[in-house]
Amino acid sequence: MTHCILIGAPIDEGQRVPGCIMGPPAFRVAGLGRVLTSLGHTVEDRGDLTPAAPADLQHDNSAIHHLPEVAAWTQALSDAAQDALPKGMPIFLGGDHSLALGTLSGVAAHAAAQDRPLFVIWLDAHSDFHTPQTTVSGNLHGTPLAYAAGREGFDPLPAFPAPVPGENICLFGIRSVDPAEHALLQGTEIIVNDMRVLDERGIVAPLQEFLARVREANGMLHVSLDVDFLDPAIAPAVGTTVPGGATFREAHLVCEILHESGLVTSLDLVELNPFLDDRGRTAKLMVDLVGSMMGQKVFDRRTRSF
Ligand code: HAR
Ligand code: MN
Ligand code: MN
Ligand code: MN
Repeated sequence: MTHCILIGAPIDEGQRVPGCIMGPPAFRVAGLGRVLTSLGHTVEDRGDLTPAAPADLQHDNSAIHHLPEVAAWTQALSDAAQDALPKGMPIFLGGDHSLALGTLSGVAAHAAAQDRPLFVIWLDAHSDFHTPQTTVSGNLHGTPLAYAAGREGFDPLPAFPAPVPGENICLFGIRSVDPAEHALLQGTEIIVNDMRVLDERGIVAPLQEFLARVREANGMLHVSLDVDFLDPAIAPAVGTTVPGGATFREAHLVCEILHESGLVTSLDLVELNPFLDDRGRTAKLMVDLVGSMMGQKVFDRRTRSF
């Protein structure tokens, strides 16, 4: 039984397609709380966060937009993560992926205070490994993983607390990486399970390998689930679709394995753009996937009961 703490973060300033601001209510309407309760968990919905007024921040890269707003969200989310973690498992309802600048910094600060290593699994089409200096789009949702890995160039954001070692980060499902991200990733120990790897090896072995390392280290595990990890045919409600994503069955299996590991300590649900959805099907699929990650199954292998 897990105490699930829902934290809404309607941030859409990390990219340019309007609609992610509608993410948190869409997750609620699609029944996230009900699904968790039906699985026997307790649910505390803390509503949506309101960041402080943005400060006047500048960056040399003129492509960057909404840096002051994203910085304010980063602080609010970091505080919210640190407040929630001692009490339960925070589930962050985005909002675009720039929210992970804040959730990861809060989770990392908490893990460091507990003297536990932090591991991160990034379920995404993209590596999100730009720095504010390298981004061409200027969209800060393409940067959170580089921030968490301690790359330079993020000022005026605060220095990342306790950067996550590369070997504790697992990219899973990626199939869109910009040249500058590629160059930056080359110099790291980050585990890159791109779609080529998953096509060749399937999803189970690479995932279990990573989870075994988390278990061995008694680590905390942050899961960041970007809608575009999924194939656009089953999850159209995202501004940055990339063909060739995870299938319905692969995505559920990833979530079921994560559940069985018992290792997940925090979760981001990001990039849902309900304005682009088809009768709520992407929102419902995301909620179903959280169900699988939290224990939903058709057949219980242990008790052999339906
Ligand atoms: N790499 C591209 C950029 O920086 C696209 C980033 C898209 N990121 C997300 N989140 N949708 O994964 O603009
Ligand atoms: Mn906007
Ligand atoms: Mn992403
Ligand atoms: Mn993505």
